[in-house]
Amino acid sequence: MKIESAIFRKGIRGDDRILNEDKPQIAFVGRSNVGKSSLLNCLLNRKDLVKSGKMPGKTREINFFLINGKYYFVDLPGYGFAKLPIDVREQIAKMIQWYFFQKVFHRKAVLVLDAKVGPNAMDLEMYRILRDQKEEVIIVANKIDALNQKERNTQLKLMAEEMPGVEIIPCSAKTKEGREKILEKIFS
Ligand SMILES: Nc1nc2c(ncn2[C@@H]2O[C@H](COP(=O)(O)OP(=O)(O)O)[C@@H](O)[C@H]2O)c(=O)[nH]1
Ligand SMILES: [Mg+2]
Repeated sequence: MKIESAIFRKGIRGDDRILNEDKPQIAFVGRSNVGKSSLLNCLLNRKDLVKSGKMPGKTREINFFLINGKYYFVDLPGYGFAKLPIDVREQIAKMIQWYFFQKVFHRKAVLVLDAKVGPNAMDLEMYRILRDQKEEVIIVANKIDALNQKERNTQLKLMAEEMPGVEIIPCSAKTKEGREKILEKIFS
């Protein structure tokens, strides 16, 4: 499917009517600084619809973007930003869990990993939560451009071992590698 339009709708911090709308939600979740916002812009072919880079850990809202008038792309706050006070980190973790606890019309989760680092304990925990909640999950390994061919092979193999039986799509918000494949998964 082609991206025809992408509009910022709203940022929420708790219950909101937008959650009850009859539109599928595609929720992007991952560690702070992993490139969630950049990847969203890449998928949407937009330069900076979704604010990225500036202050990691600053987005503490769940941001809804209306795509083609039919879907919501949801940018969740990033977890695990070490420079934030522990109570703020806990608050963010709670907000993410709260969101996935909400029953919505339809939802897919895109779990964004860092290809250079692979899944850490928090990523694996996030994946466990999503699986327990029976969410449909698409796993992507972003920043693959930062690896050379040899590192890339090693990392992909390691990640496959750490998350057996699940497809991990290598991608880059920078080079747009993986973009088509991710969109295909999202809209299939
Ligand atoms: N090399 C590389 N850098 C990236 C990529 N995606 C994001 N970044 C950089 O990683 C930093 C964090 O990106 P951002 O989208 O704000 O991450 P977020 O906190 O997960 O939303 C920024 O400096 C981006 O330019 C990528 O695919 N490749
Ligand atoms: Mg962001």
